[in-house]
Formats: sequence, C-alpha cells, structure tokens
Amino acid sequence: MKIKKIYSLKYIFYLLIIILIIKLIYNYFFSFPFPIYNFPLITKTQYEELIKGKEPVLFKNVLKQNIEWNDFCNKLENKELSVRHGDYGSTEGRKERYFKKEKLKNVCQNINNSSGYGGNNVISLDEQKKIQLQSSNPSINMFQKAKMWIGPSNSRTPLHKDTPDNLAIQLYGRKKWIFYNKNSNKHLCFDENNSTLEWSNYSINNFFTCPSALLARRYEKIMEPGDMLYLPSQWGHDVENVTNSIMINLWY
Ligand SMILES: O=C(O)CCC(=O)C(=O)O
Repeated sequence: MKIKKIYSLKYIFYLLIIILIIKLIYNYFFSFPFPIYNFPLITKTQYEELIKGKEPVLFKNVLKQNIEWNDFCNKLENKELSVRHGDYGSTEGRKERYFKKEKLKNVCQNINNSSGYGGNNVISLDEQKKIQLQSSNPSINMFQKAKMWIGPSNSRTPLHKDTPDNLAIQLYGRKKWIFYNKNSNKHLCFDENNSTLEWSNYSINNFFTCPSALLARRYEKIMEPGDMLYLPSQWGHDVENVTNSIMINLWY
C-alpha cells in the first residue's frame, strides 16, 4: 500500500515537471511570436512602417539612458497627478474607481504603502526633457503628446481595447502585458458601447466570467526598462505592474 502511494507521488511529480517544461517552451516560442527589433539599429522609414502595421512589435533599448526612480521623482516632484483609487484593477471594481489629485512626490513616497495608481496623466515635452528622456536612435524622436503611468507593484488596468494604435515605453520597473489578437474580440465579452474605449467583462483567467474567452488567442510579454511595445488598434489588453513601475505611452 505504502509502495503504491510512493509510486503515485512519483508520477505526480513527473507530470508536474512535464507541465512546467511544456509551459516554458510555450512561453518561449508562442507567447510573443512577433518581431523584435534593436531600436538604435532601425531606420526611420522602417520604424514608420512598423508602427502602423497589423501586428505587435517589440523594440529593445529605446532609451539613451536609464531612468532612475529617485531622480524621476525629484525632478517632477511638484507635478500634479490624477491618481486612481478603489478596486480599479478588477473588472467589477473599476466601475466604482475614484480619482484623487496628488503631487507626484506624494505618489513616489507612498509607493510601497498605497495602491494609488497615477495612470493616464499627460507628460509634456518639457517634463520629458527634465527627466532626460532621450531616444537611443538619433533619427527617431521621443513622443510629443505622451501619457505617463506610475504605480505600485500589482496595480493593474483590467482588460479593455482602445481605438488608436499604441506605443508604450517602459521607463522603470517591469510591467506585464496580456493581449489578444483583435480577431478574438468576439470571444472576449466586451461592452458594446461604441466608445473609443471598451471594457471587457472577462476577468483574466476566470473563465466563469466569460467562458468564450477559452477560444481567444492570448499573448503576453513582460516589459523591461527600455522596451517599447507597439500594440495595434483594437487589440484587447490587460496590464499589470509586476514591480513599482513607470511607463509612458502614445495613442495615435
Ligand atoms: O499600464 C497600464 O496600466 C495600462 C496601459 C494601457 O492600457 C494602454 O497603454 O493602453
């Protein structure tokens, strides 16, 4: 009896190892099967083609220099942000999310004690200059009309889709993007409200909230500092800060 038990434990262990290996292979080859470019080496023409294409693209090494947390917080300390509070990261909770005006200095100081998320705040060209945000490619400029997202680890924007194309540069920390081919939108339980932004009722990985999501083609990528993601219009995305994080993006 005891020997049988040891055998079955052994088989469960082997099964777990096999599942782990399959998951690693899947993540490596299939979770981001899109082009990856080294930003300093691409031409302006190539770039302009890629950022109006039909598929996502990852650009590596986009920044001329790293952005440091303290330096960023000190240089923009008096900037006023609109900060999300409440259960803004869940499909249900986001409906009751509320916003507070806070100084960036405050958000930085409380980053490990508060769940407040300074998402979707304008960052001007002057402010970009102040923090020495520079492109690593002399023929391609940084953004004119960028939005800034600063938040603690685990802060999240639940699944939605936007009408414009999107470029998002990770400045500090790591951020996980889960996203779906727009051909899968019919499976993703979006609110059909015809606005420029549409939320989904699918709470990621909880298939009870949207059983048809099992049929959707899902991708994911963890963005590191200096990475820039191009996400085409209407590709649904759920975005989570894996660490304290600063990102800027441009919708166009
Ligand atoms: O970073 C986030 O929390 C959300 C970003 C996003 O949804 C976007 O750039 O479209």
